Amino acid sequence: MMKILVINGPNINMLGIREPEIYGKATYSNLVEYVEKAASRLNVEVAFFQSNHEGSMVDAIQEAYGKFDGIVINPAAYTHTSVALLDALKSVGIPSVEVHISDVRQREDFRQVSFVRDACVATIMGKGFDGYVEAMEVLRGKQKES
Ligand code: CA2
Repeated sequence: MMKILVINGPNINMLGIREPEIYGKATYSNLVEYVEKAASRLNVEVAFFQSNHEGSMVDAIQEAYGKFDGIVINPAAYTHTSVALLDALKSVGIPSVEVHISDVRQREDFRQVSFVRDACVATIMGKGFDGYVEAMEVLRGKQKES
């Protein structure tokens, strides 16, 4: 069975607590449940990692090497700042998909840049939690191709 690691960055653990107009009312544990259910439908094994710390996210990506066939990553604010996450994704070479809950294209200028995008096979944004499910479908499709 294909193994996918879902990585969420800073403040994603605060989902549902504030700014429901941007991110919805559901919480991080609702997200985990939602993605777990979809994964079992898709016949994919899924694991989750959330951290507010850039270096811990780099560690999680490195530790995925040899263990996971795909990464779904919402680097949150580090999307727009982190060369370290870009390099980590490149260093492991695991097919990765960038996900954003909100449509960052409709938001502030400082969110218009993504460093990690360069290391990802696709970017999905503005689809809420379904973006994570779509990302798993993309990765499953890629695995079938190879
Ligand atoms: O839309 C996304 O998924 C983002 O990656 C979410 C990040 C943001 O920095 C990115 O530009 C887009 C923010 C994560 C959650 O932030 C919260 C803010 C208020 C209340 C709860 C969570």
